[in-house]
Amino acid sequence: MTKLEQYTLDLFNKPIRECTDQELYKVLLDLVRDSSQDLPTHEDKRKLYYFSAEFLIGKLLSNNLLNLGIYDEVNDELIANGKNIMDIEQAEFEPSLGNGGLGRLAACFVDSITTLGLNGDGVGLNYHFGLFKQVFKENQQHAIKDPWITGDDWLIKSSKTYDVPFKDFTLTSTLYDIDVLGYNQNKRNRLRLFDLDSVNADIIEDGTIHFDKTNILENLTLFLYPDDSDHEGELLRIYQQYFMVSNGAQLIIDEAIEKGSNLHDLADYAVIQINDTHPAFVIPEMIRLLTGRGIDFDEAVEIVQSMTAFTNHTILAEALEKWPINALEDVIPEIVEIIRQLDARKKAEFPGNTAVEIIDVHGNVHMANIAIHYGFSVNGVAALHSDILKAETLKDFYEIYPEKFSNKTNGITFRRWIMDANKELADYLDNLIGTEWRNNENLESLLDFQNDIEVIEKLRAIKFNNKLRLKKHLQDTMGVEINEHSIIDVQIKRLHEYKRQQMNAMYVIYKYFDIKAGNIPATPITILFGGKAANAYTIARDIIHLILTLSELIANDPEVSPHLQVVMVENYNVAHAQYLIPAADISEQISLASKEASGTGNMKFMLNGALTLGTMDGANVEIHGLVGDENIYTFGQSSEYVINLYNTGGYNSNAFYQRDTIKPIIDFIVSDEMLALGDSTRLNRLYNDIISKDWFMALLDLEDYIETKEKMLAEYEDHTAWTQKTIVNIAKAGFFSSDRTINQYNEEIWHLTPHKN
Ligand code: KOT
Repeated sequence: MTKLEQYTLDLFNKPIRECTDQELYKVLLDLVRDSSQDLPTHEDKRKLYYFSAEFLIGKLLSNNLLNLGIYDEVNDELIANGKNIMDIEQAEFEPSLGNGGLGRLAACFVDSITTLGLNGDGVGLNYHFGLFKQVFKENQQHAIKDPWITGDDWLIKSSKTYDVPFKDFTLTSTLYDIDVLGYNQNKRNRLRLFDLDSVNADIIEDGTIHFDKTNILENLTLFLYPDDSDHEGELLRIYQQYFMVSNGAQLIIDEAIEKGSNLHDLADYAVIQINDTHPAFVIPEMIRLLTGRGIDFDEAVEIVQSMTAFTNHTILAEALEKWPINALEDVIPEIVEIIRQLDARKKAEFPGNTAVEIIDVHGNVHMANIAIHYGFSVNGVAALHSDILKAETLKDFYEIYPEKFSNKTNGITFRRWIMDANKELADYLDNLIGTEWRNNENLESLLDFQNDIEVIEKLRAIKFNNKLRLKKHLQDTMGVEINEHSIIDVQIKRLHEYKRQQMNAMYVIYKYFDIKAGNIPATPITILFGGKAANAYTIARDIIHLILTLSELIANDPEVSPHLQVVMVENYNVAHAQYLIPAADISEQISLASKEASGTGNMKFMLNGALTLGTMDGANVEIHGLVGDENIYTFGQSSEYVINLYNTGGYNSNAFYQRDTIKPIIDFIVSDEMLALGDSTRLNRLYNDIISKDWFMALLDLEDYIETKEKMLAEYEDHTAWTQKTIVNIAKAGFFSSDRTINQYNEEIWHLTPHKN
């Protein structure tokens, strides 16, 4: 009897073919959990702790099967019994424990850390509801709760618990672990997610995401990053961050002592990487814990300094965390005391240098400044981003500590983003160039086949199959029918003005006019959007409304709809991404230059054979460098130009609006046709914002964007030349494996000894 048959029988007392997908999900969950528990954890002295408020891990079933090396075997057996893993995975709830890029990066990183045989855990929080679930009603976004903890999930309750002291009470934590498997690895790591037993998910009324933010005992880990635009939300966020790092720091000390540390040598046992500033309280907290264990303050500062490294993920001023010191006093007064001492030292060391002070004249505590002064490493996440940090955002720090700064260009795990998401392509690559690419070698040898007609035809066929797969997926999940023969253009990412979904919507209007004028595209075009807007971010929600209204208007227009379709995918998440990316021809990476730190979707699309339509921003710059001008479509003003425009205040959106090429497009937003379908308040607000502010300069690049996209569509018609470009993109994507990224973090920052299998 096979293992699968045995498990099925034990659990449900019937053969595989008589089980429902739901039942088989439970069977596989048990089977995989038992197999992963059989793998030992590392016992090395030195260990990495990757602290992150977000781990956007997505569904784990097929990824874990893949990493265990039993995917094909299990799936073959299921197929022989009339079942398959893809259907079964529908029964798994997606843990949406992240907002977007930063959280997904953390998930790719823990996969690579384990795959490279490094001893490292992720440390975070066990949110009971992840990011909200997005539903569309009347062409608007509504946010409802998204539960994922069902009992049939990957959480394993640990016996570890810690006390976390707040001003008015002490909370006792519960720790849940999720095993992190590496690809073909015989050791596992863990995600350590801290929680509170008193959290009460029932206080959330059906559907809503509103709750009493002051009831900390019941809601501390209830939601991922609740809205912090009001004072209560701010306090809750401080509670969350401190709870996370205090638990994590106590765990580190525990594990080090167990391995023989005397705490004076703690830095030999542990290195902490903090994923942006959300975990930056770990610095004062670790100092508090060490001094509480008899180490003097100066030495504690030195120890913590030598074991903490900081990654910055954004230059957007509004995202740089700062907390009013009064708010901190209300929650963690002991930590404030330590922060004051840390600040006083640096004020004495750098008198008058207000750009580097921790506590500013308004009484705000700058979290990044704590991490830079009192950590040993600062890195950006793409070459351009790291350069901008040094030259602009963190210039004053770079002058003081040039040796701390480095770049670590982001990466993505190939396990999820090609082996799992695009099995047909992965298997075909195996046949063509051998399987070494799966271990980060030799993907470039695909270039040898650039002129091979058979290979070109096969890659086109795979792309078509992925379009069919997407079509079925959208049919099943949204009831929307797309044309599998169309060119598929995709923009999927959080809704934000700097990412410029509004500019893509302006292109839609341009194309709508063009088709109305009788210019029929050679190939029908499907433009897909996906992304959530923070519920308090009004303009972002207005942009969603614009897209959904345009989508309806075009679908209702028989003159246009056979040639152009616009779909906004509801509740965009990791699962949707795994269908959308392999089917895409055009990858929209159109942020205002200098604003997107890196982007990681851009890498996923490239690996799956889509061509980038992008600005010279974030990692797009590196994609351009790798594939060359011929194999990417870049447009728009440079980051230098944009930074200069901001510095001089020289951008005037209204001057652009007045151009004959632009005015009709923008005016259409508030045309009678649009107002007949859409909400006048939302559309007018957006229109006024664009013509008078346009803070992220969509109009600056609009003409170039339209022209470049038109060129791209025209060149798509030469299918051979197009596919040859996609070959170059796939072949050059090896650089963006997160295994490469993590190897760099390890060699240059963490210095752990990799385990060989
Ligand atoms: C959010 C709040 C504060 C600070 C940073 C963020 C943040 C940055 N959230 N996501 N990011 C993205 O991180 C990705 C991974 O590095 C980048 O690829 C992307 O450009 C960032 O926007």
